[in-house]
Amino acid sequence: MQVIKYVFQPHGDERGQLVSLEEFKDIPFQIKRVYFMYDTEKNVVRGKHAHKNLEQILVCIHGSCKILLDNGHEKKVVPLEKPYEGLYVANDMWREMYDFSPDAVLLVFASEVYDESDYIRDYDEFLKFVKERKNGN
Ligand code: T46
Repeated sequence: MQVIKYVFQPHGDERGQLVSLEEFKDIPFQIKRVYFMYDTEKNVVRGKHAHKNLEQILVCIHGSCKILLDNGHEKKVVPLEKPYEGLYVANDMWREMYDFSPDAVLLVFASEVYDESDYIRDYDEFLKFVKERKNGN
């Protein structure tokens, strides 16, 4: 499984760091929504779903967390602990976010507005979706 982690270029000077992200340049799609999560309780696992169409970039802008990516065949755990790193998560990837530090802020850039009908929340349904995509259905 190919993990795509972007390393954004901070504009650093003696005052500190600034990261700027533009759609189609630093983020590989039009940004239609931005959301973030914080105050995540210890031992919480978020996500546990895939999407039919949504593409996202996840940036842990403060603290740290781990992302489990599962394409239905292979799983990988990606730590996010730098505010200048962005993890690309394709639609057809089961994702789980866990091991949040108490100060973690996970910022997400999304290619679509919120749409509950785009979620695949059942793992068996996800495996079926991946198989059908592979067979061109
Ligand atoms: C994803 C991972 C990385 C909204 O009303 N609008 C929104 O844009 C979002 C993202 C959520 N919500 C509502 C829906 C639920 O009542 O906020 C509540 C929590 O959402 P959810 O349980 O889906 O959150 P996570 O952390 O499990 O998943 C989220 C995204 O939903 C999902 O697309 O890929 O972060």
